[in-house]
Amino acid sequence: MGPFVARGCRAGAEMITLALSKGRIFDDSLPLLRAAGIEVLEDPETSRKLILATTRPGVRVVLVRATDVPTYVQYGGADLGVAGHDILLEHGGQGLYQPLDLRIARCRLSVAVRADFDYAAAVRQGSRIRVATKYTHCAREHFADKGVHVDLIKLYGSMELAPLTGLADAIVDLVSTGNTLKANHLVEVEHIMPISARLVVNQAALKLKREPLRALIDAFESATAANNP
Ligand code: PRT
Ligand code: MG
Repeated sequence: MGPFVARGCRAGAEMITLALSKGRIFDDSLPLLRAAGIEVLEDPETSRKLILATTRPGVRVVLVRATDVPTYVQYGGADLGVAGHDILLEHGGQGLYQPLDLRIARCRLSVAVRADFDYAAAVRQGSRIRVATKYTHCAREHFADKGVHVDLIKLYGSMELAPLTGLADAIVDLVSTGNTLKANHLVEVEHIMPISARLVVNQAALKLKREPLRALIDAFESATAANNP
């Protein structure tokens, strides 16, 4: 397959398209954008627009589902984007240049079980464990590394419900405060890895729109450094 670069009839040669998802990625990206001198001209929570202009000429934001950010950037629907490391690991990262850990939207990927399930004993005894998760790729790798036998059940949301209903013994999910687990009588039994959001860039765009993209990446880098002294 050849290189994919953002086209779009309204996008001129130097138009840069940044893909963000609504919610915490958008909210946590705003201060970085602001530090880079970019204000988004519309609030995604009140506007129904999916393409948002910014105060920086030639830079626009497109709003996509968090799981779709790598796909948009990979195929050139956007030149760059902000995506959780969890999403990138599941996507595979093909065609994406990942220059920067933005250190925003931080959390961890963990294994959790019902408080009355003895995970350590199940592992010790070599039992087959049923694990529900949206992160099948990361989960498969984690349990294979540990030599634990698992049956993975793919879910798209509300993983916390799976152990409560008997659908699964364990879940692999993101945890930040731990409040969701606690509210559902689940306990974290293993940290798989820390997670944060990354800047991802279309590799072909990086060649064809080198100057403006480099300037943006540098601005993100300085803003991230300033945020994390
Ligand atoms: O929500 P939607 O289905 O639209 O999409 P999404 O879940 O893919 O997007 P979003 O916006 O919820 O998450 C985007 C990114 O934020 C993720 O890919 C992560 O990289 C990052 N992130 C950081 C988190 C969390 N923290 C987080 N706590 N994503 C999800 N959660 C969820 C978690 O899945 C669990 O349900 O929050 C709950 C736990 O939170 P605590 O604080 O109760 O522990
Ligand atoms: Mg979510």
